[in-house]
Amino acid sequence: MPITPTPKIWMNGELVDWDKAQVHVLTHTLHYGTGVFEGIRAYATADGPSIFRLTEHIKRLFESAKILGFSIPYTVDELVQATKDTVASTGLDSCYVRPLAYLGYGEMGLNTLPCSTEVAIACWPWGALLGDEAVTKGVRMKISSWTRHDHNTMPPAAKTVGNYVNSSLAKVEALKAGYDEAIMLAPNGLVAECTGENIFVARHGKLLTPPLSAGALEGITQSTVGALAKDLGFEVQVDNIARSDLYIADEAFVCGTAAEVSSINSIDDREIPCPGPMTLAMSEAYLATVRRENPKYLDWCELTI
Ligand code: PPE
Repeated sequence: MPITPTPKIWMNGELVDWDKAQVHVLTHTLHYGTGVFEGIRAYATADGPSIFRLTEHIKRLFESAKILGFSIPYTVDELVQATKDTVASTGLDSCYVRPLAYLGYGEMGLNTLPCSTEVAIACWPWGALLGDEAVTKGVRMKISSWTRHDHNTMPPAAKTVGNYVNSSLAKVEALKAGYDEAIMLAPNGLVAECTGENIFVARHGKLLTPPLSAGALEGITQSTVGALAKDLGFEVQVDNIARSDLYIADEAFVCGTAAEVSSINSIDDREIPCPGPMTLAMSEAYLATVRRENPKYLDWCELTI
């Protein structure tokens, strides 16, 4: 999806013009993948743009940097405010937001210790990642031939730039084979997650989703879905899922900030009932919550002013 430019991007403490938000070709992260990022969404509400679980996303950015062993030269509060300022500067009522902390120009080589950390926050309009009809029609999934990272290879709990080479390999493989998205298994063969989403399956009336230990990112949407599912009276279990659990699921869906809640209609050409009633209920509850229509979770909806 081509990016639509917006007026400003926040870079190292100031809002700069979109076209001026550039880095040198010898930027460390460009060579070694040594950055961390987030994906956040702002939704239109009667009170202006509301950024969903913004503070938790920014906290996860700091945790990702901590896992990589570098520090971000701002506080969580400063980057929360910077994100709000960036969204406000665009004049958009809804958008996708991409904070990126990267190691900058000035040092080369694999030792990251002398590198400076730079931060940029950009936002632009971005529709549902897997398409507008992903909830009702569902997406075709393929189990990837690529394995998700092992914890001692590339920590999957960190949203590291370099980790996404693995996701891109799986995504392109799935698209070229005629599928919409890939499911990735951990080195031990258990289900981890998708290239840019967590996965849920419904079996025996219960919703199951893999834990961080299975190589999944601890998704903020996954946690939102977990809370909303309990409110709807669904039992939710964060537990290991085997490949066969996928094929014989009563329903299945993916969730993430960019993808929101999207139904799965087949996995490796095994049909999954779609759209399932639990999936539809979760999608509806999710969209109402992010749009500030669920009074229980107004704290999750952070207004820009
Ligand atoms: N797993 C992965 C690998 C992942 O990248 C994401 C977010 C999730 C799970 C869900 O996390 P959360 O957004 O906290 O619920 N993926 C981001 C980037 C997607 C992209 O294609 O780029 C996102 O959804 O913003």
